[in-house]
Order: sequence, then C-alpha cells, then structure tokens
Amino acid sequence: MAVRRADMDPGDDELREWIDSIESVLDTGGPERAKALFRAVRDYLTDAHVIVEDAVLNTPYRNTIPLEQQPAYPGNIEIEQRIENINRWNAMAMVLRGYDSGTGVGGHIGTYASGATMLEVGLQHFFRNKGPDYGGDLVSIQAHCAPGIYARALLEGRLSIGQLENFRRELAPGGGLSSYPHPRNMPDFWASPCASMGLSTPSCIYQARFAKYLENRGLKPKNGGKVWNFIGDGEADEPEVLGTINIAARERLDNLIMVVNCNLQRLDGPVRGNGKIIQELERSFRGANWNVIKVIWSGEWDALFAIDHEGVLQARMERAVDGDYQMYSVSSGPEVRAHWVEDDPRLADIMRVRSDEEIRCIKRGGHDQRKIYAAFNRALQSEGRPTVILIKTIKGYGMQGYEGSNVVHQKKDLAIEERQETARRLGIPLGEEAAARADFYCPPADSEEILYLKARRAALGGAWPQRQVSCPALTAPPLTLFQEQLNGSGERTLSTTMAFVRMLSKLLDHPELGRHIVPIVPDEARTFGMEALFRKAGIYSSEGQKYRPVDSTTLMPYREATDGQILQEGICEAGAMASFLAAGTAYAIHGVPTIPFYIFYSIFGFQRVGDMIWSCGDMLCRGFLLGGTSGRTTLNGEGLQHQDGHSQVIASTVPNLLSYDPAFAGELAVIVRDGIRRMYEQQENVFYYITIHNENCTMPPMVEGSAEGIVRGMYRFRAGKAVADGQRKAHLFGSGAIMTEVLRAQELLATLGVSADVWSVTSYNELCREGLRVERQNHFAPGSPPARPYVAELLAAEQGVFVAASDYMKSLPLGIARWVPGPYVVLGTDGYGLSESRADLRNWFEVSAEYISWAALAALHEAGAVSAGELDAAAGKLHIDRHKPDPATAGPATARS
Ligand SMILES: Cc1ncc(C[n+]2csc(CCOP(=O)(O)OP(=O)(O)O)c2C)c(N)n1
Ligand SMILES: [Mg+2]
Repeated sequence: MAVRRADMDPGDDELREWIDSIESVLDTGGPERAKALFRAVRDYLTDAHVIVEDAVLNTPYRNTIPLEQQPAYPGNIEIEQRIENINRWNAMAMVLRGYDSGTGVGGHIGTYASGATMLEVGLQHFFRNKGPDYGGDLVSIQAHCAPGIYARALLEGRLSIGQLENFRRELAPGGGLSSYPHPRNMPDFWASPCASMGLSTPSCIYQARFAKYLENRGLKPKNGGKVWNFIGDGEADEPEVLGTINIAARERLDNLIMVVNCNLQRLDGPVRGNGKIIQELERSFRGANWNVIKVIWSGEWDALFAIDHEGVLQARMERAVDGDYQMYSVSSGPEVRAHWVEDDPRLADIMRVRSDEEIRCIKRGGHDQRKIYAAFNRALQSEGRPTVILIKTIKGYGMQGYEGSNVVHQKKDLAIEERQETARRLGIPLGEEAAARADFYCPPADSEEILYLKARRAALGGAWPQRQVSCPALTAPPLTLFQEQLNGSGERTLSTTMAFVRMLSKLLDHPELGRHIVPIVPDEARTFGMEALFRKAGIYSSEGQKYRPVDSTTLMPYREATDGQILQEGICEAGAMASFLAAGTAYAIHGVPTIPFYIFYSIFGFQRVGDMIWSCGDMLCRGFLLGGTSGRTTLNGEGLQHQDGHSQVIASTVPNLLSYDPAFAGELAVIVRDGIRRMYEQQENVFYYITIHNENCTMPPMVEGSAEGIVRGMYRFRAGKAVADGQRKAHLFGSGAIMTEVLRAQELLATLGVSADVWSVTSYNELCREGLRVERQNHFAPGSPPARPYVAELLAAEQGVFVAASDYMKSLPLGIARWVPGPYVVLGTDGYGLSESRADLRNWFEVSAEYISWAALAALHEAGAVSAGELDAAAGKLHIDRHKPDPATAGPATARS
C-alpha cells in the first residue's frame, strides 16, 4: 500500500509505525478487521472530543473498484467500439447537417461525445426492458445526449435517415425528431423528459420510491426494475439535485442508480476549476449515505499505478485541480508531461514508461468500457442503498481540436478537414466528399455491428428507448358517489376544502377505485383537515412504524405503515411534485393506473415548482393538483407570501392542464368525477388543477341540469328577482371563494332596485380556450355559418351590464371579455397580498359585495340606467371609498399615508 507514503515525512517514525501496523492488519486480518480497528480508533478520538471531519467522506482520487476486483468484460469490446464510433459520427452528423442546412435549429455534439461510452455500455449490457418477469428499467439520459440515442435507433432500423435529417425539425414532412427527450412529442419513444437541468434527479428518485410504494401496496409485483438517472456535473449544481438525495438513502432505494458524467465542464467553462467536482460530489453523496463509486482512470493508468510504489503518482493526482485536468485535455504530450512531473524525479521515472503521444491519449475512466462495466455491475448489486457513479470524462471527446475547450458545448460546426479527419479517426467508411457533407453512415443489416447490437438488445428485452402504454382503464364512479356534495349542506356551513376531504374519503372507500387513489400532501395535512385520513389510509413508510405515536390513544393517531396510502412528503414541494409525476405516470411506466390527488398551499404550487408542472405536461402525467387555501383575500392573516391570486393565471399557460375554481361542493364533485372519467376511463392525456378554498358557506344543492356548464366553465346559478325598470339589469359572475360576496351583492343590488343574475364561473380558462378554439375554426372555414363559443351562446340573450369578481387577477375574467354581450367590468385581486381580516382584504382589493355592487351601479350609470345622484347616494350607503389607492400597485404603507 503505497498510497500517501509519498506525502509522508520520512523522518516521522511514529507515522511510519502506524502505517506499518495497519498494513499488516490488512494483510493478516483483511479489510473488515482493518475497518473495525479504524472505527475503534475514530470512536476513541470522538469520545475525547477530537472530531476527524473528513475521515470517511472522501476516498482517494482514483477508481473505487481496484483492478483486482474488476470483472471480465462480457461483450466484444472491439465490435462495441465500432458501433459506438458509428453512433458518434451519426450523432455529430445530425448537428452538422442541421448547421449546413442553414435552418439554425442548433444541436449539441460535446455532451454525447463525452457520454457515448457509458451509454453504450449501458445499452449493450444493462438497460433492461419490461418483460413477464421483470419490472423494467426507467433510464433518464442527459438531454443533450439525445442525438446519440437517435443515431443508435437508426442502426436498429427504428428511425430512418430521413428522420435523422430532420433532427430538431419536428414539423418536417415525414416527421422529425425532438431536440431532447420529450414524451409529449415522441410518445412511443421517450419515456421521461429531462431537458430542464436538475429536474430529472428528483423525478428519478421519486419514481424509484413510487415503484417501491406500488410493490409494498401490492399494486406491482416485486419483480425489480432499476431507475437510471444520468446527469451532467454542471447540472449537479441545481438545488433540486443535492436537495433531494437524502430521501433516496432514507428510503433505501437500491433500485436507483445515478450516474454523473463528470466532464469537468458545463456550458461556459469549468464546473470547479479550482477544486474537484468528483471529490465534492463524493462527499455530498457519501454524507447522505449513498453508495459511491468513482470511475476516474482508464486501464492505461493501471500499469502506472502498479509501479507507483511510493504513491507519488496518486499524490500528484490529488494535488491537481479540475482546471489543470481540463488543461491537460487540450495540451500536447510534452506539455502534459512537463506540467505533470513538476521536476519530481520519482514522477519522471514513472511517466517514462509512456511516450509523449501515449501520455496525450491516455484515457479517463469514462472512455473505458471495462471500468464503466465494473461500476455499473457493482451498482446493480447494491442492497439497501442507492448508488451514485461519478464518471470522469472529457467534454467533446474525439472532437479534434475542441476536446475540453471552453467553447465545445456550443460547437455546431466543424471545418471540412476536421470532418474528414474525424471520420477517419472513427473508422467511418465514407469518401472524402461524403465525410465533408457529414453524410450518415449505416452498416448493412447483416453486418457484424447490426447483428451484434440487435442480439444484445433482444437479450435485454428489446430496443431502448421505448414508451409502451398498456394500462387497464378504470371506470369512473357514478356522480351519486358524491351525493352528499350534490345535495348541499343545508344550514351547515363548510368550505370546498372540507368537501374535498370528504370526497377523498369516499374515493378511498370505493371498492374498485379505492386502492388506486394516491393522496399526496406536503406538511399541510392538518391545515386542510385531512388528519382523519392518517388512521384510515395510513402514511406510507417503507419501514412501517417503529415507535408508538404520541397520539396513539386519540381518534386520529399519526399512523405510518408499509402499506400506507398517503404520501406525506414533509416540507418539500419539489419532492411532492415528483411524487405526483411518478403516480400520474404509473399508467405508462408500470401499467398501473394510480390517481394522485396532490393538495398544497396554492401559492406554493405553480410559482414554486412550475417547471416541474410543465414537465408533468411533457410526460403525459394524469391526476389532480389541488391548490388549497386559495384566493388572495380568503387566506386572511397570512399575508403577502401566502395569498395566492395568480395560480389560476399561471395554470392557463400549461396547455393540457384543465383548471377550475369552483365555488360549491357540488361543482367540485362534478369536476372531479369528470376528471376521473376523462383521464382514467377515456385515458386522455390531460391533468387537472382545482383551487379549493376555506370560505365557509352553506353549500347549495347542485343546480338542476348544471353539470355540463360546470364542466365547460359557466352556468346560471341564480336568476335575480325582476324589478320594475327592465333597464336596471346586471349579471354577476362569481367563482371560488368570492362567490359568497357575489351572492351578497345580488341581495344588495336588489335593495337598490337592480335585478342581478348570478352566474357561477367554474373556469375562465376553459371558457377562454373554447372560445379561441371556436373562433379559430370559424376563421379557417369562411363561408360556413360561424359557430358561437359556449360562453357567447350562453349569454347571447342577456341584456344589461356584466360584472365579474374573483379572488384571482383581473386578467382571468378578462379572458372571456370578447364574448360578453354588454359592458363588462372585471374585479380581481391584482397586487401583493397583505395581513388583514377577510372583510378588510376584500374591501382593499375591491372584491367585497359592496364593491361588486358599486361596480354594477357604476356600469349601469355609464349605460344611462342609473343617475349620478343615485350613484352618489349608493356610494355612501355601500361605504365606497372613491379615493382609496389602487391595490394593484399600492401597499399598506401607501394606504396609511
Ligand atoms: C434549468 C436549465 N438551465 C439551463 C439550461 C441550459 N443548459 C443546457 S446544458 C447546460 C450545461 C450542462 O452542463 P453539464 O450538466 O455539465 O453537462 P455536459 O454537457 O457538460 O455533459 C446548460 C447551462 C437548461 N437546459 N436547463
Ligand atoms: Mg459537464
């Protein structure tokens, strides 16, 4: 054991003695005995308050698996290398040809160039598809490696040259290929999206956990299936990555393998020029109790380590920082030697066994199939712990002149000679002209390469990637399951949140659907009144419950169980969203239809994890997002950071997300039932966002015949009483929590001689979308009688003025303005929230019954139906402050001054 001896002071006899003795323990007692002694010494020191902080978190900067433990390689490396070279060429050709075509659609070469070997080893020997006896692997690659995967699919005959030609041209005739893995755009090919850096890690971690959840709950056989998550070293800087690794260890996810492609560079330059990203990540993952495997050096180094008796080479490797290693990747052999040897004769001696050219070409571990195989193979055997493999590579490996350069990420073009030289070096049998054009190359179907590749994939369950959905449909329950909500609450008051919890309870009890329901909640179950479900459904815990809960004698104890149904995520919205994504895609990943209901504080949804919601759309996720305690004025007291008046607006930006802001329990029942029908019976690729509020009110019975209107977005809830002057007519649109104010405004207006109809608008977003759809169709079919949008049709015969009030921003009701057949005033909660009572907040944001009435009167005045004098009198009666600051821009400080 020479390691570190190089660093030792030769005169330090005491140290030498210690090392000699531990060496002899290793020789005689083996590693376990040595570890036991080391731990005992460490514990002794700890007892004496001497903490050795870095004692275990970092291992030396070398391969975790030594040569003697390296398994024999099971494949034919020579053929695999040829296949990899062809993929490298074709992947690069896709980008170069795109560049040459002048379309400017871009692409990347450098990432796949660094990751090609690890992907190839995975594809030849590890990534297994679902089969009768195997759960199937979910593999998430680095997004920028997509060209390499397309190139491979060409060799398998799954994609055509025409499709490769149309990389990043998805609208091209004959079909093109998406830039990155997007299941939405290539639903038979890609299974999971990853183009937004950092999100694939929580996605994969929670996919792995959800697979265990399904197994523990008996919804999936315990037949294995690994989740492979490939990310970049720059990507590891995203907080979602290191922020979610703890749960993987806590949940003992031995079905999870992360691979970090440590090419030491990100887009602009080095990831850690002054340090070592691999060592840094090792500390983080080891500290989180992961199994860490480092692949740093290729086999060529093994011979050098073998003669590094004093550990000088290892010591030199420890000293160099990533900036140095990047420099070596662009330097000539003599330069590398000179810098590396640093006038140390012992190092010079060791390096003498390699020529300058050999030194220049000596590889990193990530370009050596045997080292990668050894690491992947060991990861498969991990028990009780997730594994991370940190693989050192060169960015742009094989891109002559650009390997390791700071500009390599963005490199989309190569000069003609560079193309020809690359083709030569990769052994691609193309003529000079064809190489200059970057023609694709595909060996014949009966060539050794193609036969080998197909045989390997056949042994692993077929081509990868592929997304195959085979999932039984569920039958939506009859609406009567929610009879209690449809009936209304009589004299009792309740909120839609309380109604939701009752409905969830009904669903959990449902004989067929019950087991498919997945309630997900961050640390807010009590906020939403869900604690009764702890006992009923149990909180999922892979370890069960090893303690007696403090409230075990109460009616609602905190019950954790291995087959618990609720996913209680703690204060981690990103994790909860990732669970939603896993549960909402189980129909595709596992063929199991699970129905997630993820309930959260509505403000901590879209603006906190909006990018993950976007990727839910990409991954064709199904399920219900429930924005609890919704509304800017309804969550009184909590103030600016909690009061949500905009999530409905953001929800409108997700194309296949249906969003609703129901006012009443019966409406909620209709929407949820219809959602289950569409997503699980009809298997439509949509998902739902429903805001639910904590405005206690007497829930009216569902209006006869309103189901269609509720789903489409609007219906007449209550007509106003007729008044003598037919001109004095108003229509009030209410939704969500503000409906109570709208109903009160109807009464106030009646006392002022105005007849007001109340309309319940369950979804401005759906009304607007449908309206735009219909208008577009009309434009494309000139001459045929134009169709009328639903909302226009609904209001066609109405006269008077129209006032919309919601607890969301004005832009939401404004979305339907063009189809409202009269003067239209929108009231909403633009501006920051503030801490106040509900009543004062509603006056401040001008959405109280008084301000709604006032808006109707002002509009009627403009229409000539109400006189100026009457308006003045009403202002006094309704306590309207005509000089108040505009809440859209003002805050409490302005209000006081
Ligand atoms: C959230 C997010 N931010 C930024 C980007 C743009 N981006 C794409 S790749 C990249 C650099 C990736 O570096 P690394 O993770 O080290 O991967 P490499 O290409 O080096 O293998 C950046 C900044 C993105 N796709 N997503
Ligand atoms: Mg990188």
